[in-house]
Amino acid sequence: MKIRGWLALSALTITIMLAGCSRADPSMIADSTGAGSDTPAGAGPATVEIAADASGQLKFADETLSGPADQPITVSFSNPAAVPHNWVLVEPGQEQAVATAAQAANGNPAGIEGVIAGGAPITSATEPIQVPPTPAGEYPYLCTVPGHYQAGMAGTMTLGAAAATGEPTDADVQGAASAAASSAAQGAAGSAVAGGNADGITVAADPSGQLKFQQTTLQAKSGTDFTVNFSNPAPVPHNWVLVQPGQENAVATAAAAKGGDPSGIEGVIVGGQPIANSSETVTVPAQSPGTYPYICTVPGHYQAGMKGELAVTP
Ligand SMILES: [Cu+2]
Repeated sequence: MKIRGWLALSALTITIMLAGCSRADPSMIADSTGAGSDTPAGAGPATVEIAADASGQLKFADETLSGPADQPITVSFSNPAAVPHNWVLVEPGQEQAVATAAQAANGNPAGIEGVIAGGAPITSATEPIQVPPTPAGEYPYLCTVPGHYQAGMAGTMTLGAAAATGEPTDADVQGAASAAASSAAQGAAGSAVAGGNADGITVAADPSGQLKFQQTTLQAKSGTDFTVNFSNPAPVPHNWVLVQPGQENAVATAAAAKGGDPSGIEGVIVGGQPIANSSETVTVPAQSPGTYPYICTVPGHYQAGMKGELAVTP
């Protein structure tokens, strides 16, 4: 955190110094044909702010950005959530190809064709992304963490538009507030009860890629093995992991360190690897009566609310 903060500060310092130079250098002012008049006097370096949804939903707080053409831009990307995200600017039309290629690299966009600028996924942090001088046009940006682009985590950055200041707008603030409000509303809702049946319990991840299970309560009988059919119709990877009461936070933390793999983690009763666009059947060994939490152990998903409870009755 300290190093990141220092880097951000020094990058800011450097951009301020560069801006100072350009104002002092008549040749550079002469170079900025026309476009310069769009920049308010004394606006300084082109810095644009963008944030991921604060509640961990798979979207950016802003789906449009603007900046100057043919100039370096610092995009300050912050992800306040525990779900990993990044910000990647790509050549027009390349978003699908970049998302697919990055998926194979666990979300890292480095070295992928079609990427203009972008960083590795981060959580609960802010980092500056340096966008090189790029011709005027509309450029897509996306999060390349597996499944996030497919779930709608994307936007458009217009370069060369008239207004291109980096100041956070009222719209930014309102966007963050309404995202928080909608996630609170979701928390209050969501308690679809699935019929408990020891011959086969069904649980599914949200089909639109949101970080939640369709069923947040399940029921089973004690004293006998039973199967759970977990399906994930979305491209965002998820799993279904049953844990000992009170262990959900510890399990989520331990699994996050292994990229979501719940195998061998203390407190896990049963659970599979994350899957996407598929389903699997998990056999649960006989349990004593009680209430057992289940969670998705993909990094950040439990923290975003992807959890439920299995009631085991006598
Ligand atoms: Cu998940």
